[in-house]
Amino acid sequence: MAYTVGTYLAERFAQIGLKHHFAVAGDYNLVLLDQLLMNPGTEQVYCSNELNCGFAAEGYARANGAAAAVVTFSVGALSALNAIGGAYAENLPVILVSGAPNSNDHGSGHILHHTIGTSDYGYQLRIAKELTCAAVSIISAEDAPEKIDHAIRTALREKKPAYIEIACNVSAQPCRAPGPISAVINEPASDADTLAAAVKAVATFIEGKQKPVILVGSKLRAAGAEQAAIRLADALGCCVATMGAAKSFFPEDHANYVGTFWGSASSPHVYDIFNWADSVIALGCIFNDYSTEGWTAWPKGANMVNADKDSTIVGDAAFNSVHLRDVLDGVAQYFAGKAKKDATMVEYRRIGGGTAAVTPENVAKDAKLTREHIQRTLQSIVTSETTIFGETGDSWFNVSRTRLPRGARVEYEMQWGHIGWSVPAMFGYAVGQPERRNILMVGDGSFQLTAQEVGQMTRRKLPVIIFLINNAGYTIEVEIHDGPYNNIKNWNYAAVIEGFNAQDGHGKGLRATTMDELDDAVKTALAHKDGPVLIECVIPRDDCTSELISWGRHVATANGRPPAK
Ligand code: DPX
Ligand code: MG
Repeated sequence: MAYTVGTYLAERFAQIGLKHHFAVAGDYNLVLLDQLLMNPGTEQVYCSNELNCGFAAEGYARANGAAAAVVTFSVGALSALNAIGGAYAENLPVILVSGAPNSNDHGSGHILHHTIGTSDYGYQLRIAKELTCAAVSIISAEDAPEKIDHAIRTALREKKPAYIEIACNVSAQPCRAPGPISAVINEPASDADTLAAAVKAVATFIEGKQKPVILVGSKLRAAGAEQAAIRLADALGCCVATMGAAKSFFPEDHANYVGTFWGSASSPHVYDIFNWADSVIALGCIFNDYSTEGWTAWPKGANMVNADKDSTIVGDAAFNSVHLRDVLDGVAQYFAGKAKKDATMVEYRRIGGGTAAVTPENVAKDAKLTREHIQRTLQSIVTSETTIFGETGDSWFNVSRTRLPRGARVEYEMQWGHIGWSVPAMFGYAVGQPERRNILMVGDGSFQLTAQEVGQMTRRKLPVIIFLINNAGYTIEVEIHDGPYNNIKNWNYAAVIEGFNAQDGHGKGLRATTMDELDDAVKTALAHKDGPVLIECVIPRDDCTSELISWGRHVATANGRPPAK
C-alpha cells in the first residue's frame, strides 16, 4: 500500500487547506512527524511548548478556517488541551493529534514514561472527549481512515476541535488511500420545511415590531453568515451593533453599523438605542457574565429572535437543522422592496449617533505616554489589510475603540479568556496570513505567560508589531478586585526580544515612556520587515479606559452575589 496512517492524515490536512500544521516533538510522535513531513502540501511549523502550539493552531484556524497541532502524549497533550478548550469556546476547528503508547502496551499492565504511572492509557482520550466534538484513538491501521475522517469531518461541520491519538508504532503502518475529500468537507443542507417555517416565523416577528435592532455575535463567522448578515441589514435598514467579542464581524463602514453593544462599555449612543428598541434580532450571540456586564445588559425574553449557527428560536418556537445564512437570506428576500424597518437608525441619528468628531489630542509631544496616545497611535496605523489581536485586559477596550476600515479584522478570545493566548495565536495567524499588517496589543501580565512564542515569530521572520502595555500589573483585576496578587515582576521587555535573536534573529525590542518615543518606535516598526517589533509602552497602573472601570464594577457586583437562600 502506498499510504501509511501518517501520510493518510497528512493528505487529509493538505486537502482541507492546511498549508501548515504546528508541532512540538516528543518520542511518542517522532515517527508520525516523519510521515507528515513527506507531504509537501502541509509544512511543519514548530512551537516552543504545547500550550503555545495549541494556541498557534487556534490562531491559524482564525486565519485559515481550520488548523492542526501535533504533540506528544500526556506531558504535551495535557498542556495543549487547555488551548483546545479555548478552540471549543471560540468555535474553531482545531485538530489536536497526539502520539500515544505503542499498541502492544495498551492493556499489557506495562508502566510507561510520560504517563501518570498507571497502566490505563485511556485517560487522555477520556479527557479529550470532554473538550472536543469528536475524539478517536488509533491503535490499528485497519480502521484509521474511518476514524481520521470522522474526527476531521465532525470538526469542520461543527466548527469545534477534534482529537486524534495515534499509537507510536502505528503511524508508519501501511494504510488504505483516502477517498474524495468531498466526503469530509460537505455540509448537509438546511432542512427545507424547517427553513421555510423559520423564515416565516422570523419575518412575521419583525413585521409585528416597529423598532428592531440587529445584534451580531461572535458565532457569526463560524456560521459562515457574515455576508448574509449584511444582506439582512440592507433589507431592514435598522441599526446593527456587534457584541464585544464580534468586533469586525460586520463591516464598520456599513451605513447601519452603530458600534459595540456592551452595556455601559458600549460605543456612544448604542446602549441608549438598544434600550429604546422594541426587539433584538440576535445573530450567533454568546450571552455570558462578561458580555452582559454581569447580567445587567442581557437582551432576552419575548422580544427577541435568537438565530444561531444551526438553530433559530422565535418566541416559543424552535427551528433546528437550519443554517443561519439560509434563514437570514430568506428573511432578507422577504423584506426586499418592502418599506424599511429603519426607526432605530432614524432615532440613533436624532440623538447624535454617528456624528462625534475625533477630538484633537492637546498635549506636548514629550509628555509622558498615556493609554489614550497608545490607542490613537494604534488607530493611525490600521489599514484595510490589518488584523489586530486584542488580548484579555484593557487591550480589549482599547482595540474595541478602534474604528476599522473595510477589510480590517479584529481577533478576540473573549469566551475562553486565557491571558497569554494572543502571543502564540498571533504567531499562528501570521503564519497563515503573513502578508497582512498583523498587530498585537497585549498587557504585561498576559505577555509573561507565553512570551516564548515571539521567538518563533523571529525564527520565521514574521513582521508582527506588538504593543506591550506595561501598566505594572493585572489592571483588569485591579478594577474588579484589588490586592497584592495583582502586582507582577517587571521585566526588561525590550531586552527579552533581543534575547530571542541570538545569532540569527532580527526581532526588535523598543521602549516608549513618552509620546515622542512611541511615535518614533512605530515608524521603526512599520519599516522593519524581517522580524517582530515589540514596543514596550510604559503607562501608570491606573491609566485605563473608562469602559474597563464601569465594566469592572458590574462584573465585581455579579461575582459578589451572595449564595441564594
Ligand atoms: C488576569 C488578567 O497586564 O492586562 O490590561 O493590565 O489588565 P491589564 P495584563 O495582561 O493583565 C491581565 C490580568 C490575571 N485574569 O488583568 S485579565 C485571570 C486569568 C486569566 N487567564 C489565566 N489565568 C488567569 N484570564 C490563564
Ligand atoms: Mg497589565
